[in-house]
Amino acid sequence: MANVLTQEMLDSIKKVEASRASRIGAELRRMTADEKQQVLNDFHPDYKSEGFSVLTVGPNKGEKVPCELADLLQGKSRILGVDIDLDNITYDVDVLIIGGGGAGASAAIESDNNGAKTMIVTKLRIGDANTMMAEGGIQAADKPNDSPVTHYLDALGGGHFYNKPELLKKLVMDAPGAIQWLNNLGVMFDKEEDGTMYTTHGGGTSRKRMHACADYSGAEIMRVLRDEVINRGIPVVDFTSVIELILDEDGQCAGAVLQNMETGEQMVARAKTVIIATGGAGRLHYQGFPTSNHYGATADGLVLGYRAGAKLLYADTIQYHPTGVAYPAQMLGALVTEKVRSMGAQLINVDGEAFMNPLETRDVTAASIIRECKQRGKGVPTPLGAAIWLDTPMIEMIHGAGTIEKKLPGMLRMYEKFGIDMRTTPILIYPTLHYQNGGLDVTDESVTNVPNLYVAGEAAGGVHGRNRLMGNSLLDVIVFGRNAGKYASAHSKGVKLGKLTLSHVDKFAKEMADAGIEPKVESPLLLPSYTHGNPKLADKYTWGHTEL
Ligand code: MEZ
Repeated sequence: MANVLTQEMLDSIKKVEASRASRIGAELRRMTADEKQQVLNDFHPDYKSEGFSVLTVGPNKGEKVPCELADLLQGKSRILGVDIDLDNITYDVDVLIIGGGGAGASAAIESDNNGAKTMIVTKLRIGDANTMMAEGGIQAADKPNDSPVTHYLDALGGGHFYNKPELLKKLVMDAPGAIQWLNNLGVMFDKEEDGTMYTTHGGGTSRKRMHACADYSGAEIMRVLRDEVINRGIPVVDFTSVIELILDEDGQCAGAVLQNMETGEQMVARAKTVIIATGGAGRLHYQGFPTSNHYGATADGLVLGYRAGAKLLYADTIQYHPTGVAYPAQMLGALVTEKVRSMGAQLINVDGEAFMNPLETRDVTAASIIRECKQRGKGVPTPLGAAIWLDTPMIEMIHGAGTIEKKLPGMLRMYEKFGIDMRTTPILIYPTLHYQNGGLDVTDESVTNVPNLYVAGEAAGGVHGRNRLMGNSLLDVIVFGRNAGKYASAHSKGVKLGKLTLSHVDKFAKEMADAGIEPKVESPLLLPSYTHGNPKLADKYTWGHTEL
C-alpha cells in the first residue's frame, strides 16, 4: 500500500482513521434549501457561464448548451457534398432502432413482440453502452412501505421540480412491472433469503427502493437483454453508425443514412419509424471533466435529431457523479457507485472531517466536494489535483466483515489491481461527468415533434428534470425503451412514406451559413478523438481538475 499512496495521503489517512469511530452512527446534518442553492450557484459546473454557448440555429435557437455540444449541433454534416442514392435501399424495416444499449434492446424486444419488422443499428456492438457500465442499481417502489407516489415526489424534488409530469408518472408507475419483466427474463437481482428483493437507499430517496445485482447491475441487465435480442433473431447491424436521418417529402422521419465504421461504405435504411437510443455525451468531456461513460457516448442522437428538426429539452443540465476515481490516475473518472455511500461510507476531507451528509442529491454533493477542494482548501493532494476521501472501511465496520466482497466485488477488484484494499483503506474521489439530464424532447408516447421519430433512454430529456436520482437511469432505459418500442411499432402499422429526401441537411447548412456560422467540427462525432490528430491538443485532455 505504502508504495501506491503518497506520504501526504498516508498522513491524511491517519486523521481519517482517528475520527472514524466517532463518526460511525453519527447523524450528519442535511443542508437547507438555501444552502443547497448557494453551493450549486457557486460550484456546480452547470452554473459556470463560460462552459456554455448559445445556439444560433435550429429548433432551440437562442438557448444555451455546453460549448462542446453546440459545436456538434452546429457542425458540418458528414454527407454534405456526398451523393447519396436514396432509391438504393439496403435495409427496409418497420422500426429502425439506433443504439444497442439498454434502451435500444428493450425497444427492440417490445417492437418484436408487436410483430414489427425491427432492426438495431449500432456503431459498436450490442451492449457497448452506458447501460453496461451502470453499477449501483435500479429504482422501483415495490415494497409495502413505499409507493410510486413517494418515488414520484423524491424524483421531482431531486429534479428541482422541472421533471415533465407525464414522463415522471410513467417512469414510477411502470417501475415495479419493469423489475418483474427483467426478473422474468432472467436478471439475477440481489434477494433476501426468503426470495424478496434486497433494496437499499440512494441519494435523495426517502425509501429503500434500489434493486441491484451486486455492483454490476447494468452489466447483468444488459447481459439478459442482449441474449433476448439475439435469441429472438432481431437483426443487429453492428460497427455501423447513423450519420444522418432521412425524412420524406412530408417531413416525416423515414429512415437513416448508415456508414460502416471500418469500410466507410454508406447505405440507406428506410424505416416507417425510427427510435433514437444513442445514450449520453460523457466523451465530450464538458468543462474538461473526466467521465464514467462508455467510449461511444458522444451525443450522436442529439445531433441527428436536431438537424432533422427535433427539439431539445434541458440540454444545458449535466450530471457530475460525485464519486469518480481521482486516484490512481489510470482509473481517473471511473465510477465509484453511490451504493458505497448508501452503505455508510462518508465523504471526508484532508483533516479527517465528515464535511457533509453523503446522501444529498448528486448535484449538491458534487458541488460540495468541489467547494471543499477549491474554496476551503481541504482536498487531499494527488498528482492530478485535490480529491476527497470516501471512507470505505466504514462499510465493513457497519455491516460486518465480508460485506464489501459480497456487495461491491467489482469495485474491490478494480482497486486491488492497483494495490489498494478498499476494505481497510479509504479511496480518493472527485466528481466525474456521468449523465446528460436533458436530451430530445418527447411525449409520454416517446415521440418527438418530428413525425415517426421516437427517442428513448439517455438521449431523451425531461423525465429527470434538472438532476437525476441514482437508479432512475437504468429504470428509464427499461421503461422508456419498452415504451418507445411499443408505440413506434404500433404507429408504424399506419405509416405511408413518401419520397425520401435529405433536403433538411442542406436547409440546416444554409441556415448556418446565413447566420455566419463556420462549422468547427464534423458531426455526429461517432467516436471521441482525444487529439484530433494533433498532439498539441492532447493537453486539453489531461484533466487536472483542481489547482493545488
Ligand atoms: O443511476 C446511476 O447513475 C447509478 C446507479 C450510478 C451509481 O452510482 O452506481
